[in-house]
Amino acid sequence: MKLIIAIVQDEDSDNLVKILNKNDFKVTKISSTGGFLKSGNVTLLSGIEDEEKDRFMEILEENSRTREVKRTIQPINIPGQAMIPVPITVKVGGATIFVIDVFDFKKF
Ligand code: 2BA
Repeated sequence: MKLIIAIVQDEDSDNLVKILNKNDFKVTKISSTGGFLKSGNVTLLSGIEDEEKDRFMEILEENSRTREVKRTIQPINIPGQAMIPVPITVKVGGATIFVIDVFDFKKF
């Protein structure tokens, strides 16, 4: 058995959960925040059988879009220099996925 931890964009998450459920995958959706952009994303947790991994990955790949996000970031405070916010554009996603071998699984 595997535990999939997938960090996806908020905009893709409802559709992803719907499609995963339709394909008989059980999913837990957790609201999370990216450390770099400090904006909301979604972490999906799913316990799956080993042989289901490829299908799961396919669904994530087909339904997670890469997007360009514009933000202004505060530069590091250097004494004597003005703190002018810097505009940046970063590519986010589609999905960041960790696959973990499950040692034990119980449901009561
Ligand atoms: P954030 O940390 O908010 O990162 C958003 C995007 O900003 C990243 O997209 C990446 O393109 C860029 N980025 C992140 N750190 C950077 C840095 N130090 N310098 C320049 N650009 C940087 P993704 O790579 O697609 O990541 C999307 C979200 O997935 C991340 O949001 C984070 O929440 C999560 N994530 C990505 N890699 C991870 C990892 N190795 N471990 C844990 N979480 C991860």
